[in-house]
Amino acid sequence: MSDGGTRGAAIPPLSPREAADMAASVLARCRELARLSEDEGGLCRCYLTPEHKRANALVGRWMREAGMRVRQDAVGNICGRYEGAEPGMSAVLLGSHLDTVRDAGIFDGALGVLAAVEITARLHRDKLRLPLALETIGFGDEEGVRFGVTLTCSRAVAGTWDDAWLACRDESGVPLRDALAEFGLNPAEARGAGRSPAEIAAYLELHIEQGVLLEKARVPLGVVSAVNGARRVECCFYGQSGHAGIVPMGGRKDALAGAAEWISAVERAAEADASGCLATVGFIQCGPNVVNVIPGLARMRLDLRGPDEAALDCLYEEILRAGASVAGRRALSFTHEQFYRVRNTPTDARLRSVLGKSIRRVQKKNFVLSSNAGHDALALAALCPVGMIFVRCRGGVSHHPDESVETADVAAALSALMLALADIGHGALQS
Ligand code: HGY
Ligand code: MN
Ligand code: MN
Repeated sequence: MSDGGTRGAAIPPLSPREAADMAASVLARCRELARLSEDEGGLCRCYLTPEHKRANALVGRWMREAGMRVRQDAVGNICGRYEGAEPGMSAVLLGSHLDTVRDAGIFDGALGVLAAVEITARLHRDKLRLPLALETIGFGDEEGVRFGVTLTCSRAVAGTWDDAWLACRDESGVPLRDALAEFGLNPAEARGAGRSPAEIAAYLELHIEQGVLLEKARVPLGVVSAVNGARRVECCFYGQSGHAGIVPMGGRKDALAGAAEWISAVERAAEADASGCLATVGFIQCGPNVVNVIPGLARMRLDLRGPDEAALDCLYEEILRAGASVAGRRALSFTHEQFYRVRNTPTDARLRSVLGKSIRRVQKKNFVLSSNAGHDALALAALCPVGMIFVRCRGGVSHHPDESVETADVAAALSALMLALADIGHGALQS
């Protein structure tokens, strides 16, 4: 490279002081980014909203300051590229998501994006160049809060975008197609966000654990062995709305009362499962949702997770049977449509080995764990080898304002990531 950058330099490990300073900078930026929220009282940043646009502008500025060339891709991801020793080299892609759930914590997603920017800024400061490019991406929609479909933006990058998603509507009835156009993007070109396997050598994601295993093991970092399978199902009970003051209790077809009975059955079925499956009904809409009208409609979204596909199948079938049984007893009708399914996805063995080695160098021992939470790495596994590092988070709390990480743990993660990149830069994935 003409900037006098060192060709394929040996990347020195971070000193404890450097790692601590970089971690403090990452955490300060997580707090700054968290101010870009559609809710006064808490953090909520959804896909293709004005807050998403402002977050892309802010993170894009930080990427440019870190020596990256910055672009927004066809689905609204913010992407930065730091060239390697030669222009146009295949890249290691670092990143995570910039969208959040409602009333979110400030580290879920943002930590991985801003850690990647900090690592790149460190290389840029000393004009160090790896023998491969380094790209950072802030995915616009991992959670799927606004349109219901999860991992849309990372699946676009992985080349598995589905144009059917363009018809998905948000709670105001705005289709994804219109939201892309409103954001300044062309819905017909969404597939253009796809990258080729030749361009991307690996994807590495740093993320909070969102569980308590690292805390229990008293270690700051862990290597993710697999991201467990997940399904999302839209389930509805249809009854008969009517006057709350007139229709006798015995003659009602109350969809919401049926849903309440069914949700308890879902909870009991998952509690009885011994394989570690989890079932949640976190989304419900009631129609017409008026205090003096018997609900004729209850529309819900069921979230199922677990490490074992066969056990998930059994639990899913039992839950659907429970829905039909409640509907039969209450003269309701029950419908269900699975709109998302991802199977248990292992991370890449070589990346697990590289990350494990760097974690051992940082915390003297490795720790391997699987993830019930979904991550963009699930989608990127269709494009390239993927690896994940988890950072301990206090009490495992996430998807909640009390989400919290220690600066020292983030410093450990940055040190481990830098060591892993140095190894990858020197052929660790070629062996
Ligand atoms: O739902 C999940 O596991 C992730 O936070 N999207
Ligand atoms: Mn999340
Ligand atoms: Mn996340």
